[in-house]
Amino acid sequence: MNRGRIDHLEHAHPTHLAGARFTLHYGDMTDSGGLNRLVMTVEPDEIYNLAAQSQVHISFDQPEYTGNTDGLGTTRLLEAIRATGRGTRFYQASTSEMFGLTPPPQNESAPFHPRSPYGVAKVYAHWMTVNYREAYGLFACSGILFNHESPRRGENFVTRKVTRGIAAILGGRSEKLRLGNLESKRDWGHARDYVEAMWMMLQQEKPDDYVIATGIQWSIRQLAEVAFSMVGLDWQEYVEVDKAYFRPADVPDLCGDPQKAREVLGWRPKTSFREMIEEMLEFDLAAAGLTPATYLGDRSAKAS
Ligand code: F7E
Repeated sequence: MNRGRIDHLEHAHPTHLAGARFTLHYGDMTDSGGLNRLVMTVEPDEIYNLAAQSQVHISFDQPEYTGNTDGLGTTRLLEAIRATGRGTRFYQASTSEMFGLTPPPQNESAPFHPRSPYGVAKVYAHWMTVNYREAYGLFACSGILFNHESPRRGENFVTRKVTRGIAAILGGRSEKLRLGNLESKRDWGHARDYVEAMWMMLQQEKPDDYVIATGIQWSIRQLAEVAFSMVGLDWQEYVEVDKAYFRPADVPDLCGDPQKAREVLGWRPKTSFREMIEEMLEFDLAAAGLTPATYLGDRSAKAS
């Protein structure tokens, strides 16, 4: 069980609650019995369904598993909530991958055209969330989040791969960084800001769906250029294109329109793309045993 990101927080076994800040329960999105029992026992006010096989490339190799966890798993949770009748509020992690080939700017009424088993499974889960809201009156919201990153991002996703790759090059552990499609474009925001939007959705009077994005787009090539130049390197000397990282079908052009979230939730992203990449570089340089200030300068001095 991967608990590396929560082990520093005080938590407890359900039978031993004293002094704990939260209680950790185990569950599996493919196990309806366990999910039902959990929702019955805990009677949560809110559920945020972030559970998924979330790697787009891997979903081509594991289409059935991805459909089961990301698609049917959502239905299992919705059913568990419906069965209790306790009015638990539900957040579904929908994704810009659902838009796929639909050109930007993508807002809540843009059509879905997913390009991977992951995207297809998420479209199913999205519509099940809408359906349980309309059919049974569940307080169920879908946040259609565009890519969101932080130093906690998994190492296979492209932003983290780039910042870790730069740290490996500077630390002398690697000479090159191999990437796939440099032409695709993404709208990247900071996970911290996006999590706030998820919470805001569940505090509204009425459940609804919202696009969460910055409205600013960068290509993978630009990401490499910005990140390498932050540490004084020319990306073209280090990045090599490797066909192994290309997907059978990619999503070429994403840029979200967050107007509804701005107007209804009062949400705005607080962290810029450059600030986010710098924060990730700072983390990865330190993790590689390097002194971030040597390469990035003093961030606090820059900010003033
Ligand atoms: O790829 C291209 C790749 O894997 C972004 C997930 O959280 O966000 C994420 O999905 C782009 C693609 O994220 C490499 O072809 C080039 O066009 O960082 P990514 P993603 O596929 O956009 C959405 C919102 C989700 O919902 C997903 O769960 O970058 N790319 N070279 C590469 N991508 C990777 N991973 N590795 C490369 O070497």
